[in-house]
Amino acid sequence: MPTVDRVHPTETETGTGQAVVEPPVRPEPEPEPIVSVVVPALNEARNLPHVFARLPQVDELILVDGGSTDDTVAVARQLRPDIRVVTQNRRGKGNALACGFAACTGDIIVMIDADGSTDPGEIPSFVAALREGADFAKGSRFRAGGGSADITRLRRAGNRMLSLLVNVLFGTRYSDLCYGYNAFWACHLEVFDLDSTSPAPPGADGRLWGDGFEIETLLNLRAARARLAIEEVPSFEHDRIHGVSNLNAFTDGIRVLRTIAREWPRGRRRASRQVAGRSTR
Ligand SMILES: Nc1nc2c(ncn2[C@@H]2O[C@H](COP(=O)(O)OP(=O)(O)O)[C@@H](O)[C@H]2O)c(=O)[nH]1
Ligand SMILES: [Mg+2]
Repeated sequence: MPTVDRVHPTETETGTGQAVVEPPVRPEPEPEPIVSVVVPALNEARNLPHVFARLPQVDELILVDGGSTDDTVAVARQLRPDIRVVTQNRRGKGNALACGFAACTGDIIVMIDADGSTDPGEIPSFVAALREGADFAKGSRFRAGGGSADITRLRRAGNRMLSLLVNVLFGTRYSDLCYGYNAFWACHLEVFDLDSTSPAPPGADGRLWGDGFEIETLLNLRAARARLAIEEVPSFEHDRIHGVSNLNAFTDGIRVLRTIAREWPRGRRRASRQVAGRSTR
């Protein structure tokens, strides 16, 4: 019986002993993910032309308007006739993002600002991090290659302290807790448990917990608690082009601190319940 050199895994023998070489099986190319970009905007008409000019090709662009009193919506529609405009149902950047995320139809959701500080030209780096295995791609101004022209000394110091606190309490390694440039696979949206439907609470400032600038901390803590694969992506934060920030370093810093306190016991309680459940089995 003739022998066949089995040098190729796809080589098979026929009944006559002749080797038939099957064509190599090529792996299916990964389908391109659909990328949605969410832009919360409050009176950013003058900044949108700069931001949209730097936007790479994306599949879906969603502007979440916070009740702007300038031409934000008209300018957005004029610049990008394909844009989807969502009106948020409560107040604050966090609520804007929750409403924008809920409206996304893509596989990947990227969040950028409308004031020119986050560079849309960096979107491909975030998408690449996700395609290479991350569940949550978190922008960082403090990784090699990142930086900021916008951050004040006070905000830098506060951010560093808050990042340290979170890393100690939650066992994370965040270098930039309070930065709003992130991207994640849409399938993980429920991990963040955001409320995009409840009406504004009467009597208060119209915000539920998570509706303010504490949203970034909330996303980071819940991503960590759900044990998502988190990758930090170096990012350069530019100066806001026109207008002034809506953030107040003191009051919003305290909201971030309260977010850390509120999220921490929840994680610990859940963990101890799981341990207790396991030990009774
Ligand atoms: N829709 C909406 N967008 C907001 C609100 N507050 C802030 N933003 C947007 O969120 C982004 C970041 O806000 P900004 O005031 O620049 O805060 P900073 O970058 O932390 O200083 C900008 O695009 C703002 O227009 C809000 O209440 N509603
Ligand atoms: Mg800003």
